[in-house]
Amino acid sequence: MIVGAAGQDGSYLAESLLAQGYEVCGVIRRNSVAENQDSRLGHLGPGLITEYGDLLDPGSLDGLLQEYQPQEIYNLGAQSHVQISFEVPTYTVLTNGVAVLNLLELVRKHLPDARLYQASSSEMFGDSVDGDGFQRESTPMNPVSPYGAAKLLGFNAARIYRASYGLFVANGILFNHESPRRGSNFLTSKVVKTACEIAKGRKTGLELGNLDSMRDWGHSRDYVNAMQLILRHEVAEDFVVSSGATLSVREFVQKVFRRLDLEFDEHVSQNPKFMRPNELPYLRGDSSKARQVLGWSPQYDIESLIDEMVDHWMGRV
Ligand code: G4F
Repeated sequence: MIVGAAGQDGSYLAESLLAQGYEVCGVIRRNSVAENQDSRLGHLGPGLITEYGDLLDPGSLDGLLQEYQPQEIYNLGAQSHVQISFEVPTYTVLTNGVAVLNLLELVRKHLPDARLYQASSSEMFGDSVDGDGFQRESTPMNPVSPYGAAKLLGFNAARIYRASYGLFVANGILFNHESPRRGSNFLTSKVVKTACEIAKGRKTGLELGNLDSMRDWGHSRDYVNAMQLILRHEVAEDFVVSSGATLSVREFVQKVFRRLDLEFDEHVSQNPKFMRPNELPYLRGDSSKARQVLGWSPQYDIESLIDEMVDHWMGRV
């Protein structure tokens, strides 16, 4: 069962599990635009069972858990946009934090032998970095956004239920991960989509917020593979999943613009609208544990990620 199946990661995960012969139930939220409901899932056909459910409606999940009795549950549902978490902090904490507790309670009561993957985030580290410039499983967590604080509640709830009740609950602490299926209000998709529009003469400018923050970007396809390894590992543990490389927003934009023969200075400007009240300045993950213990390694690097996103958006705009 994938809670949040209609998202970027949910769709790649469903695709991968179906290809391995799993029976997959994808839990999706009601969307007012019917066409957006399962736009990332349509290509999967009838093999994927979809059901309406909502993390804020524990009764809906209760019914689905009892009906399907899943052996593996991936909780990928969230209010996933950090800047928007400053606009809707209560909703974010309820969805990303309190709802995880509700889900854990349901699993404890009805499916204590099931395995649960909790989508935790590098945003939980906030402004905390180890002396060598990396964040890893042992790095203290000091979130700087409502999103990060809410995810930290979900992360801690998972650890508490694991220790207190012996549930198999594992956290993946995933650093930024992107793809052609990334929503276009996240940095990478916004940049690639707009750059393609500029290259085709449909737009002239790209307005961004902070250009100096540093991120560790990987590909969603690689990261959903890590989720499965985490869930199938013999012991429930927490793992950082990251590329290990970091670059600034400015450097990311420059790479995309170079790929399309565009001049950064001609088109890029800053708009305070896209600045956050507080910014996480630097992320660089050390995923040695996942690589050594799980044998995980990413197939994509930043260049192949950008190539795939540019090819996708050039075909779309
Ligand atoms: O793409 P972003 O919005 O991702 P952010 O905030 O790092 O969060 C993503 O990664 C987290 C893991 O670390 C996830 F947990 C979370 O769910 C999400 O997937 O922004 C990336 C960077 C930020 O520093 C932001 O301030 O780009 C900067 N930025 C600059 N201009 C912008 C913009 N971000 C967005 N979305 N839009 C801009 O115009």
